[in-house]
Amino acid sequence: MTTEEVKKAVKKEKAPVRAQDLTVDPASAQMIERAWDLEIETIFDRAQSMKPCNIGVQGTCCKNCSQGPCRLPLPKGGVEGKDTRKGLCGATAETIAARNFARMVAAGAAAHSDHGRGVAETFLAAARKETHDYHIRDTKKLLEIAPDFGVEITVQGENGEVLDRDIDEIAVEVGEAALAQWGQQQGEVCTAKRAPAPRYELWKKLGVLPRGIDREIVEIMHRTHIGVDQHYENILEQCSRAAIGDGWGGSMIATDLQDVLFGCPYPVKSTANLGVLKADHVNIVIHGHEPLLSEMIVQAAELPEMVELAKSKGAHGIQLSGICCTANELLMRHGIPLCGDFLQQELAIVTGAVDAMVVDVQCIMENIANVAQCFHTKVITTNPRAKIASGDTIHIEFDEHTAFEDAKKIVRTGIENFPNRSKPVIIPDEKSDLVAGFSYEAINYHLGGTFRASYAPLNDNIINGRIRGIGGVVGCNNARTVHNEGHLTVVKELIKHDVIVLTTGCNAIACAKAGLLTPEAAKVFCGPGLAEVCETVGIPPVLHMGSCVDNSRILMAAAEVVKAGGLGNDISDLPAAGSAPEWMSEKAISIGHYFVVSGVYTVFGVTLPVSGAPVFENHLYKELENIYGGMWDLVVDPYEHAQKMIAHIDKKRKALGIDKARERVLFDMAARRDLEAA
Ligand code: BF8
Repeated sequence: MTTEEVKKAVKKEKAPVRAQDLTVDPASAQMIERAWDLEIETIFDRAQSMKPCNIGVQGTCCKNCSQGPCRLPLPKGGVEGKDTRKGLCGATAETIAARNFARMVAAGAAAHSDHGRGVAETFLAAARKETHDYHIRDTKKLLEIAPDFGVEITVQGENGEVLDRDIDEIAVEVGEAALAQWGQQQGEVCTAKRAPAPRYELWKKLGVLPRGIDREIVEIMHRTHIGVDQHYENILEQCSRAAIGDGWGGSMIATDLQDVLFGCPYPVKSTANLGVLKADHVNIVIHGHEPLLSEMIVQAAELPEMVELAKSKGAHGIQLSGICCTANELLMRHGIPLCGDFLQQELAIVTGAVDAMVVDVQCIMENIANVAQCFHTKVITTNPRAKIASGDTIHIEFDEHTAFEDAKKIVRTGIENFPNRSKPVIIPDEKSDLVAGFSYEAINYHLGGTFRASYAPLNDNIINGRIRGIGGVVGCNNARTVHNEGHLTVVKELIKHDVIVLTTGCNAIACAKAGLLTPEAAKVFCGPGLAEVCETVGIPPVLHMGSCVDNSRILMAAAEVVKAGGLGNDISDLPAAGSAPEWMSEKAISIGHYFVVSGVYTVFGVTLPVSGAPVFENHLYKELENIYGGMWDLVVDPYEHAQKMIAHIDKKRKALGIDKARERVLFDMAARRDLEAA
């Protein structure tokens, strides 16, 4: 289909598509309409005009050598008798699907881990005082994490007394030990020991403890080369090593070191959606993932000289906002507003108000460069790993040694572009209030206070049944499904049934836009038990824990819940379930797998590329439960998706013997309501 044909189709002449059929977010619908009026093509149009490959979605297309691609679709009605499908080399559908799945885990783990490596390098530069732009800020967290890296925080004095060690020395040693986790060849990634003891022992017994973060990713690429690993179970075992190396390694270390460099998040208020853009301000939208860049831009934009420069160009000030996980990072630590999620990156530019969109790595669509060409927006790439050939982008390279100067150059470029606005500015009205910043440390503090900080009150409320269980709902947007519909249906259904939700990534942004990240949401959307707890403690029913790298915070929260007692000995005992209703990225597959092998029942929406390989699919959806206590599932309908999570939570409550407590409490609550009504 040519571009002209696509435009015609989406202009409703051929395809009866309405913007509100593509998204449940009114601000996004308004901008999709505007893009149509201006004949600007976005991902929403391409999702209509280009359908996915029927064999690729089944996971059974192998292009790992030049004799293929070998395409092994599942016959209609399934395989009758023996499955004789084979690629040229003899690879079965199971081998092919497992290889493809493994390569997604490798790419996802690599993205998180490369992010983490960059943070570790900057951390070390800051600790060694080789850069003046970054500093060791959160010494409390540094001292907490140091022992996990084998770094002593005290030393014995001459007379046997215990003395505090020098913070700078500790920081250097932590930085060195952390960075070493990537290239380590033997032993195990040291932070894996943070898992509850039975989980760690299980991994040890199964031989899936990651030896080094990079090593396990490289080994996936080796094993999935033609003619190497040809057993789907063995391939998946390697996925487990790499995924644990991501969740309990690369991602977790990234979160740790970012917190020490930039501060551990604590609750903060802000706003979300395209309505955070300001017509009379210079709008700089920061998009991507790494806080190394965005933290510097925040500081640069606050400089009086920058504000003055903006005023001299006719603006009232500088409005920073974020897209994707950079948005989450800036929100968590500074309360910078969320401009939008993955599917809103083009739409932000369509407002005509964005003077600069500054990008680093991951989830940046190449097409923003084309959309920007229809406006005055400058797309600025900053990372040597991520340049854009389309459109007319500019590259201002960001280096940790000259970070602040680079950030100033970037901000100045945005300001100087303000007078060049070429089309009328139309900013949707929608913006919602929110509270974010729930690191696992903040939850600890919120529940127990300074003197008895603990997860025990959460456990008590789970045991007495006010809270039914915990749902971790995370992940992307996917243009193959209605934008934000899956996220919001799943989350609302969970909290309605008293399941508290921990969220990250683009799910968190969807929830923010829908007003679910406010304490007030509890009264409107929650079941009586969860509403009561939220009201008493003063927290929202959906706790924003950060970016996708910060899914490690959810792992740590789960480990803390186990430690607080009364809910079993391992994560797999908890009344908890994971979900990614609108996933699309390879990172989501790595995340999903590290949740599964950590013992969590994990449900994905939209699709999973394993349907063409029923034996491998069965291994993921059923057999893994016997090995890890957690397993994958695919449930496309978001309502059913939530119901399956709730059923799993109830199954775990029953196994713990706390199912009766919930029945009693619900009866009490209902009785109380009846009394009030009488
Ligand atoms: O890391 S949720 S679309 S932004 S991949 Fe990307 Fe998915 Fe959003 Fe963040 Ni995560």
